[in-house]
Parts: sequence; C-alpha cells; structure tokens
Amino acid sequence: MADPIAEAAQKHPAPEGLTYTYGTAGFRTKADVLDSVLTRVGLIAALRSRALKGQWIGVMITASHNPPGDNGVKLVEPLGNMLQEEWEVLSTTMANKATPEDVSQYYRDIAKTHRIDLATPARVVVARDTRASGARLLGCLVDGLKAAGADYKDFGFLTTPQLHYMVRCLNTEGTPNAYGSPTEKGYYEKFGAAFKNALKGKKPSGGLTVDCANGVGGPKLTELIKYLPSEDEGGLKITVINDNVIKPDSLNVECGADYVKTNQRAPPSSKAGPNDRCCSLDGDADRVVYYFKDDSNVFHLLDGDRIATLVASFLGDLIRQSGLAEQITIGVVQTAYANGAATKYVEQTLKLKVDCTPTGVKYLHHAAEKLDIGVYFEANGHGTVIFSHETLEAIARHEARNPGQKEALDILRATVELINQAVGDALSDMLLVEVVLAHKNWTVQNWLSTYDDLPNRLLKVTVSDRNRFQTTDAERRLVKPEGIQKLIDQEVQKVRQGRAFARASGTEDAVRVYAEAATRAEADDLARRVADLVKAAGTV
Ligand code: G16
Repeated sequence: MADPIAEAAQKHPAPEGLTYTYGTAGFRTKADVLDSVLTRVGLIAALRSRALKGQWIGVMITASHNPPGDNGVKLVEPLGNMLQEEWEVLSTTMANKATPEDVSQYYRDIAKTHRIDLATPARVVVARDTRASGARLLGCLVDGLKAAGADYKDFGFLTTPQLHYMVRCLNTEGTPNAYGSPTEKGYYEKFGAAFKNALKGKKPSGGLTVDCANGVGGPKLTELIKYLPSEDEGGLKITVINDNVIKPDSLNVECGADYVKTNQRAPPSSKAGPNDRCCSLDGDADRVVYYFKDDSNVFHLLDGDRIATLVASFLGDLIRQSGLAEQITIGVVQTAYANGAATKYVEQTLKLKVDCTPTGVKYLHHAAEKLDIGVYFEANGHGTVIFSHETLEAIARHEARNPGQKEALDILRATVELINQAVGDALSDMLLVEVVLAHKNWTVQNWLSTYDDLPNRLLKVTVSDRNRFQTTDAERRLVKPEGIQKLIDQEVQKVRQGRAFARASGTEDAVRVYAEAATRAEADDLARRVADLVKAAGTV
C-alpha cells in the first residue's frame, strides 16, 4: 500500500551529516539544506493541529534578521504564541530522522503516544518573507501538508506578526474573544483604527523615517499607511526607505534593525537630518529600534530597552490616571542584553519589578503572562505588551469617576487595541511609540534624556563548535567550557561598572559576546577580551 508520508519524505531527502535543531526561533540555517526540514514541519504542523482538535496552526517561512542566503521555519500555536516546548523536541527529532520510512514511522509514533486521532481535520496557515528561496521551500512544506491530509491556507507574503495575527483571528472567529478579521485588510483596519483612537486628537510632531531592511515590512508598511490618518487629518508623516524587495540579495544588508543595533549606526543609505526620528525594522518586521543623529552628527540608539521603559511609564500613568492603580500592576521582562542603566531606571525610577529570562521571545512571553500587564522587550527590539484576562476585564468594566479618568481610560482602551498581543510586531510597536511620544509631547531627545545608557558592545565570534558553550542564570554565566567564566569574571573586574557575558546564538552559527562598562573604551576593551577568551575556548 502506498505511504504518502514516506513518499513526501522521499521526494525531499535529508542531506547526510547534518543535525537540525529547533532553535531560538525555529529551524534556521542555509536555505539550500532546508527542503527536508520544511516537508517534515508540514507533517508536524498537521499533527499539532489534530492534537488540538483541528485548530489552525501557523507556519512561517523566514530567517528574519539572517543574511539573504539563509532561511528558516517556525510554527505558531492557535493563539499566535510560539510553539510549545514539547513540540519543539518532536520537531527536532522529526527533522533528524534518516530515512523516509523512519519519518513515516515517527509520524505514527507521535500520533500514538499523544493519542492523536489521524481522522481529525488538520488546518494550517502558511506565509513567508521575501527571500528568494521562499517559493521553493513553500513547495516542500506543501508536500508535507498534503501527505498528511491537512487543509491549508497560503497567505503568500506576510510579516511574521501578520501570520501570528491570522492564526489568532482564525481560531477566535465567532467567539467572544474574536481578535479581528483574518485578512490582511482586517489587520490594517484594526491597527489603523486603534492608532487613530489612541492618538485621540494628539498630532505626532515631525515625521518618521522607517528603514524596512529591504524585507517584507516595506510593502506591508506602505499598505498600512493607507489606513492611517493622513497628515491633514492630524496623522503622521512616514517616509519608507530600504523597501526594495525586488532584489532579495539586499535583504538586511547594511540596513535593518539588527544592523543598526549591532553596529550602533544608521544605515548608510539614510538621508535623515539632525534630530529626525528614524526607526528600522528587521527582515520579517517583528523587531523595531529607533535612533537619530543629534546636531553634532552623533548617533543615538533608542532600542528595545528604551521602548519598554517608554511604554511601561506611559501605561503606568494611564492606569493611575484612570483610577485602576489599586487593581493592576505592571512588570517589565528583559534579557541579559538589557542595558544595566535601563534595568536600574525601571526598578528605581519607574519602581516596577524586572524579570530576566534567557534570549527568545517564548521565554519573555511566558514570564510576561504571569503579570497583570507584562511589558517585554529584548534589547534588539523584539517585544510587546500582554494583558492578563483579568486585567482586560478590569479595564473593560471600569467606570470613570470624572472627565480626567475618562480621558485616560479611553486612551488606555485604544492602546490595548493597538498592541499586537499575539506577538511582538514592529509595525504595531512603532505606532505605539508614536502614540506615546505624541501624548507626552516628547522629541527623541526628550526620550533619550530619561536615563544614560552604559556604553556597550555586541560582538559575534565564530568558533568551530558553538554548542560547547552552555549557560546558566538566564544566560548570564557560562558553565561550559569549564573555567572560562572565572576568566571572564576577572576581565569584568578590571573595568568600572563592568558586565559581560557570552552565549551561543540560537539563530546563527556564532557565539555572541555582550559587554558594558562606564566608558566606551572600557566597554570595547572588555568585549574584545571576552571575545578572545571565547575564541580560544571554542577552538578545538
Ligand atoms: C530571533 C528570536 C529573538 C532573538 C534573536 C537572536 O529573532 O526571535 O528572540 O533575540 O533571534 O537570537 P540568538 O541570539 O539566539 O541568535 P529574529 O528576529 O531573528 O527572529
């Protein structure tokens, strides 16, 4: 009897000698070795949907900030969250099965051990970024989906957060928790209207230049702009740059959020003038960082830490002004990459609790879910705000006692709508920042002056085996290779206000080194010395 699962796996055989891992953000590597992974992800997606009684599961084909030659794939749970960890393990095992027969057997094993009825419908929604390899990989995925008998909807090109949005909308349609209409138009209408309502007549000052990393964010932002209030209507002037998706080789090259954050400089193509507000998205538009050059042409970065502090202080004010402070508390979730000055500002000035988790949206999201309002951002610009069910109810139920409370409550309710709670979304985050700046009547200089970042440096070190580097304490300390942490500690002691750590990237074949210190020279020196230690310990 024909076995469609084995046939699909046979059509896209796994290359020999490679081991795949479901990493920080799914499978991610050179695009030309991903065909077999995509087919198998199709099988896993179908099983996951069946395990959840036919709810929609999302599959996004993207390698986000990675170079144009890479690609990747990640799975999205029914409410738009990241895949459950247990299923990451199943996905990794499936990706590494050697033969088509092994793949088919494992498919049935998963069904058996997880009591999945293979007759249950499976529904999968698919999208991709603008990488050249995306079309071929989509074909491989579809072969897996068809072999597993899944129904699928292909949305073509979407930003990663748009795909998360579609998944959540499809699964909540017609229920009291309906999130929106599961179409691109629905997405633009929802966030466009929320932006207008949250501004509540305040006009953003000056324009905003948005670098789209030559990725899918470019055309999607151009579309979103059509749904935002025009300049004449008191809206925002947005200038879109680096939106060339016709030339996929330009993706993330000398532009985009990762380039700006890592190099601490504007994209060379930027023509923005002194004090002009600018921001950069990454290749799939789930990260955003802000920046500007001052009158002396000095570059200033307003990264994810800054967005978190800005938004947390704004929400804190709204909660107080609406009379909800006794019922609702706010917390901030960061990773080890958060600047020490940002952590201190949140704890000492905003007087909010800070949690630190390992890198990866899934960890921050889980920690934020435990809070009434969880503001979570990675320094690299990935993040969002999530509101607990009780908090949303309290905000909806609350009755304002005076016009001041009503004003704050209206803005708070519109702000909740503006935030993509399924996942960090560069476009929604960007509109949120614009709303906060407009209400506070702040320039980028005002925003920058809230605290002084400690000078810091991020380096990427190539080693022969990055898996040798194992961490503990939310990735702040290395337990392996043995002895290296002691040497790093010694280097940290040599500089003022020093802090440094090293960890293996989960998306690139490298070890990342972060260092901060009282001065630029000390931070650079510390980063270089730690990188040298990593290089020596990582070379077999
Ligand atoms: C992904 C993850 C982020 C993470 C980043 C870098 O982002 O979603 O949570 O911060 O990778 O991770 P790593 O340091 O492990 O390489 P993106 O924007 O590339 O999807």
